[in-house]
Amino acid sequence: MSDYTPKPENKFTFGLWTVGNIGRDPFGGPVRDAKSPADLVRLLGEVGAYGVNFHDNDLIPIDATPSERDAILKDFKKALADTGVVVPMATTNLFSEAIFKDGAFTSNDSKVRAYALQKTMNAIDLGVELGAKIYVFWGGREGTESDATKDPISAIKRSREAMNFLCEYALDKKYDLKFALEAKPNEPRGDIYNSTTGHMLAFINTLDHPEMVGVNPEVAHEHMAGLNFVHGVAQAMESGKLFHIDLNDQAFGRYDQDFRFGAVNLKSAFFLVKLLEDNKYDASRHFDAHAYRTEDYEGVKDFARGCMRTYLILKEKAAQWNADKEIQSIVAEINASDGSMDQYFGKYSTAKANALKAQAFDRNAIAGRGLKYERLDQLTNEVLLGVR
Ligand code: GLT
Ligand code: MN
Ligand code: MN
Repeated sequence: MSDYTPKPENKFTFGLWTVGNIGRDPFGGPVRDAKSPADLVRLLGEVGAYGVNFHDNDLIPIDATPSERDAILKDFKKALADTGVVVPMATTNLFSEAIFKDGAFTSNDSKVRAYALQKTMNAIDLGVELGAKIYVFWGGREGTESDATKDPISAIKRSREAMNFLCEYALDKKYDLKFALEAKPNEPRGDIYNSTTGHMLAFINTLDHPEMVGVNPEVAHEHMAGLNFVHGVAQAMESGKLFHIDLNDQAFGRYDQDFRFGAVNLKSAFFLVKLLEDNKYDASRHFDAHAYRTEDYEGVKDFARGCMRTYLILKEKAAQWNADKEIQSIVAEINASDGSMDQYFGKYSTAKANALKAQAFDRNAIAGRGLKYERLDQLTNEVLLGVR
């Protein structure tokens, strides 16, 4: 029996808004009493989490007086010191207040856009003060219900201007901070701009400081769009842009469910963990999810422990898959090459192109080979089902 105790090197983190979720939904009010940020840190310490992340207003209510702010910060810092829980990431709430009803950085109203920048600069200062090295941008309200209401080209330009301004702000302040952009296709807006991780990756390349900006993909958000999350994360990793990740789960075609990691689709969770571990992903593994509305705070702890434990079990399964002789012999066979085509790959030359055009291929012979993918996938299922 393996040890599935979370360790600091696993970098398992939760947002204050995740374990602090009081179970409100569009059809009903809270089912759990709110806990203070300091108490939530203690809960995270108890279950063995490494870090806690927050939106500015998860920690400091928007209308807090300076003395209330000082008292909250003092308690929060004490809870961090007592538990050893750290703050790797922070973000801004640019969606709850009515002023953001039509977006923040993409609003048609210049006063809203300016206020969003001001609020974000203040929130960055707060995050950095508490140790954050990653700053997440999730533009939940940056979208439309009707495209009569906002010019989509202006929206992209406004988003770019805001990101460029805030990169310069962090540089000006000499903060050791990187930005991670989080996509979502819809909810709370009818449609949200830069709706997938792929859109975000393309957008980042148009910024003044692309080296400071990466992505924060979330399982649920790509699944809402019907996409293969593992492929999106792989693309981000391959381009050096996976700065952070939001782990949770979600049935395809549903509203944003934010379920416990692995709660719905264990097989895609397995390939995700395998991808992260095989490629030595080293940033936070953030569980952006919340407990079912049926739970009390003991259930919230069950939820948090479950996220981490499932990750560690899948990590062990990935190592087992990598060490399985039959699986590896199929992997080796399907990737094998006799070297005869090597001459055509790599850098282009006219001579190479001409030689390749003259090469004869026996299409039927090549296509006639069975690929053993049925066997390979069944072996994967058997590793996951615990019978190998
Ligand atoms: C909100 C959203 C999440 C984002 C958070 C960061 S807030 O809960 O659903 O996916 O990561 O702003
Ligand atoms: Mn979500
Ligand atoms: Mn998220």
